[in-house]
Amino acid sequence: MSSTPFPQAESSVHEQQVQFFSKPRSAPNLDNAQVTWSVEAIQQLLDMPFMDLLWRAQSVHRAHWPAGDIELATLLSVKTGGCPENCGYCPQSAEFDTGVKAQKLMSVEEVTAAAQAAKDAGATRFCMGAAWRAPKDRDIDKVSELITAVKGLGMQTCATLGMLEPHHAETLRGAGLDYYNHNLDTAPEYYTDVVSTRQYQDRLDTLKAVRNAGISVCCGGIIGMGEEVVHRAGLIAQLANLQPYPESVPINSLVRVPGTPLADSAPVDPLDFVRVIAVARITMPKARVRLSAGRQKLGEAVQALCFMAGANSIFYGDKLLVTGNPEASDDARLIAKLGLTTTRQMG
Ligand code: SAM
Ligand code: DTB
Ligand code: SF4
Repeated sequence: MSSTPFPQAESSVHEQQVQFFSKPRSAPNLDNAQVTWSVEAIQQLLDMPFMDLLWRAQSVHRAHWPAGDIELATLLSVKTGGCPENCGYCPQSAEFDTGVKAQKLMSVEEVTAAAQAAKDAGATRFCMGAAWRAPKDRDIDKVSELITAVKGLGMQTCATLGMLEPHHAETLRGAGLDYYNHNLDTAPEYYTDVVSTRQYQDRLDTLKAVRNAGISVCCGGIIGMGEEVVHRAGLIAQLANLQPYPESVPINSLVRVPGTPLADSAPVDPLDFVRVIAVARITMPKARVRLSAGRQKLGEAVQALCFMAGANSIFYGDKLLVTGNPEASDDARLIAKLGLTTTRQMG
């Protein structure tokens, strides 16, 4: 039995889910699941009557996933601040005055302790983030030690370190890395409005290196950066048309951090955010769709709609990288209130 703060499921349906998720699982095989989505078709989905869209997304969800199962992934910023990139949303860029101080890479002991605490609190995946444009060889060696230590705790490992060379991806895989997070963030034609220190193609190249190394891909984007609906459709088309599409798709609502160029962006209509989750679910049926940054502003009812729309993962823990996240105890309460179950530790 789990010693996590989450209530144990009692009904036979829930027991079946627990058994299902107690078995060791390899990364989902998304081959043969591939169809090509046009931006127009995706925009039509985004524009559907809300209830019809939710119905369709929930139907796709139930055909591919146990209803009500939520994965808990905990984030840790292992190397904070001082980043040379100028991503307009990011509090960790050295170009913006956000009050985030640059720190050095955390030690194996510190990271292992944080991962153990996350595991004890019920998380199954541990994601380590670093504010780098691209790690150097020596960074890869040090992060490899972190990955091996976290893997040794029996958690799924994820890292997000910036652009990777193919040999870096190979080394990380050898160290036990299960997932690499590298977001496309928005549509190609809106990207230059958001960041100018790299190209969209750089992101695609890293995703290819990750895939070729046998690491599962975690790739999503941000809603609320001033983009039009067509750009949201363009982002989803990019993700859904990757061959194969990502195993994990984090959908972030922009956290508007004072000092960043996007701090004054208009807030996203919460129902439009739910629509994006629903369309991610419909176009990438077997992906873990993660309701990611921005949950503090969504409230319980909108989060419930996101789960209805097919989100089946959250970032869990009181902090994202440098900004806040709902308290773990509030999440535990919401999960219990909605009668959801959490993915059990695997392997
Ligand atoms: N430096 C690496 C990179 O950019 O790939 C890894 C860390 S970076 C902080 C990871 C992702 O966090 C970004 O791609 C972006 O999608 C997300 N992110 C950063 N700041 C955010 C914000 N203010 N609101 C929502 N998502 C954000
Ligand atoms: C992702 O898509 N969202 C996470 C994770 N991948 C690395 C990061 C969210 C960051 C939010 C702002 C911050 O705390 O830095
Ligand atoms: Fe650097 Fe990543 Fe932030 Fe961009 S999103 S400024 S690459 S830490």
